[in-house]
Amino acid sequence: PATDVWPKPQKAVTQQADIAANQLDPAQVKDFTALVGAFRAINARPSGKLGITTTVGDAATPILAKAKVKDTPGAYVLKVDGNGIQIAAADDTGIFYATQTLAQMIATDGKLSHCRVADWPDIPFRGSIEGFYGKPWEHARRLSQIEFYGKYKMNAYIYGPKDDPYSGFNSHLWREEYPADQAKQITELVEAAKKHHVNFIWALHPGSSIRWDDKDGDGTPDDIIVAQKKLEAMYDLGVRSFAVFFDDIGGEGARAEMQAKMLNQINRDFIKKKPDVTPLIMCPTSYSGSGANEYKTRLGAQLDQDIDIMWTGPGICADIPAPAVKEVSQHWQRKPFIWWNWPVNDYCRTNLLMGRTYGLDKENKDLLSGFASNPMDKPEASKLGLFSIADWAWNVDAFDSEQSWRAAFPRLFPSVAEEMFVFAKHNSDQGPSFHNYRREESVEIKPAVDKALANYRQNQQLSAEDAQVLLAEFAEITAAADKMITTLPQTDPALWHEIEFWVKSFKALGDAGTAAVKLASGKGGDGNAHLALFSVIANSKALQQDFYDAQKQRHFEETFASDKQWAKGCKVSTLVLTPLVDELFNAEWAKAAEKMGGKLAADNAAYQAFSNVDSMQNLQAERDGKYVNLARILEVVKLQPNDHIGLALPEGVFGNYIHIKLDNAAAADACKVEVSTNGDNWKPFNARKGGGELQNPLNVNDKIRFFRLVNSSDKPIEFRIEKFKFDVPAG
Ligand code: LTM
Repeated sequence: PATDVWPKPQKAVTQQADIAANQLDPAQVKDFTALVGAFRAINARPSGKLGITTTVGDAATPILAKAKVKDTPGAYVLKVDGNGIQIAAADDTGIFYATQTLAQMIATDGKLSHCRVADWPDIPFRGSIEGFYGKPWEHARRLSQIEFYGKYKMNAYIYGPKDDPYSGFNSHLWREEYPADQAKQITELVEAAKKHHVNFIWALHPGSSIRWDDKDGDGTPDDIIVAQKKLEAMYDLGVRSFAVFFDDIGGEGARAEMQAKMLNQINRDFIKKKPDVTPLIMCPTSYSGSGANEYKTRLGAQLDQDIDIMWTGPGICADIPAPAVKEVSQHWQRKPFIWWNWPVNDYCRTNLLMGRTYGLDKENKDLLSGFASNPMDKPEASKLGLFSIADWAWNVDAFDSEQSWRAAFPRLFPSVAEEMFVFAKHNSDQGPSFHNYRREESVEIKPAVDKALANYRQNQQLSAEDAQVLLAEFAEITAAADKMITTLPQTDPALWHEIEFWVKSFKALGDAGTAAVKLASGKGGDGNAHLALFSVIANSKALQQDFYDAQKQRHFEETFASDKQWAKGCKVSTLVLTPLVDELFNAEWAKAAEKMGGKLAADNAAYQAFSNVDSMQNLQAERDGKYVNLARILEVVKLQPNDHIGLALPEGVFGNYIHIKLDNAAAADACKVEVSTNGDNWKPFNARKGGGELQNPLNVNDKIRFFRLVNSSDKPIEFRIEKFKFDVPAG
């Protein structure tokens, strides 16, 4: 029925009667032509008239006037009754959306009920921004995304992968045209986007290497001319929507007044000169936070009013509360275009973000010029979050986060809908990170886990009642993972390739959890049976480590050189269930060891990262074999004079090498490195400097457990960190 269409229509009334009780093949309604053909065959009336009528655009035509189609791009009214199907729409996209609605109505129950749907989008531009760090999406996956956007009424795909050298973020190549094979792919994407009524928005990211010199003295910085030429070349490939990004850069490219000059010129000489190009979008350098600063005020005042400005929210990765939107709108002097950093996981790549979509204020309904979600490097898995983003942005008032999330599973993963839901509900939190943006996870079972653990901590044993609940949960996990392992490689190989090791690790968690609960509830039997449970857990943990390594290896093989040092493995259920299993296992193991008169070796190695800077109180450190790394910070870091960032090793572990690499040699020269045995008393470290690097060996006998990079100059410095690590002896 019309009431079971996603995104939720604005107004839908379904009546009981069915039209022609037709047996339409859902494949036939995939596109409009097929749909018309199908209805012509099934629903032809003696008069020979078509059972489907469409009217577009001209509000004076009686059907549009009567239907009261909303005067908004993409709006439509769809009527199904004994006379057939009537569609009235504000534009071609409206007709396309009406057919998507029809296709879903037919596909969900195989019948077509009499109905009246009046529908339109709340947010003018809705979709995704491929704007993450790491391996860009593959061509076939992008095509699949574009089709998916059309189906769920999203109309914007912003192409801005950080690691496409021809977009420019990491490279000078933004000045050059794409090589022929890549150019062909861009044209294919544009064509696919057109077919699915999606704006393909191509983003240039010249800021890290742009210069404002005007060598030829024509009054315009030479690079502005180069940028405009590149946009012209993209126009020739078919692109009709453009963005220019200046995020995550420092130095010369970051000047608000020069960015405004550049974009106003492009707006005047390129965007507005072409009749078929949509308004320009830009991502500023100060793209988060709602407070005023000089950059924001200047850009807001100087940038042409018809250029959209992107904004990530009160933080880089954050919810989008309406009061903050209102505040930033004042500085920008326009409605922001949201770049929502969810479900992107480039800063927490070990974790999958499969939870429900929340944190988008209903009050934002009329406050935004657009909304694009930055997804994971895993395009198929990201469809889950995008489904609900489509739903929210289309009909903000009707959005129900939980309902929308649950509706996605049978539609996106029909062969494993229930199992995928089990997987998703336990794999949604990012874990601690520099951004400290967190999502709920394992919500339904969490109260039971908390209660069970409280009882366990008090009685050293799980109660039978608590154990029963937890055993059922872990059994569900094992069964869900089993089904996904046997099904997904056949039914959805692209998704399987993305999540394979997480699913396998999830199964290992299910097995470990079952064994841990049996042990902790005294159901483990005696002697060998008891021991066998320990070995199940140990094996599961070893397997999880194998899958972690396998994922890391896969990432390593599939990605490019500059990303390898940051490549990550996979972790599952890190918020509730993995900590539960760890606690039960460690406590039971300690009990067993004590019985045998031994003591459990403490392995709670605490590798830590620290800083005196307020915005960097959530830095993370991670051990990777003989390295202890600062977890990657993707953004530009700022240190005022005497500010520092450092790493700390746990007791008994001593560094034998320090190595830092910054992207900015001048910033590195402005710094000193200090070391300490206790974190209180610091002494200078004689670091060899060159090309942004600071490094040298340490003598382990000096028992150095701490180092810090200090801005020893009298000026603020800005840089991106490419390497920041201690080497420690293996083992
Ligand atoms: O958010 C913006 C504007 N830029 C970058 C993104 O490319 C990146 O994916 C996210 C999340 O790590 N953070 C950024 O700063």
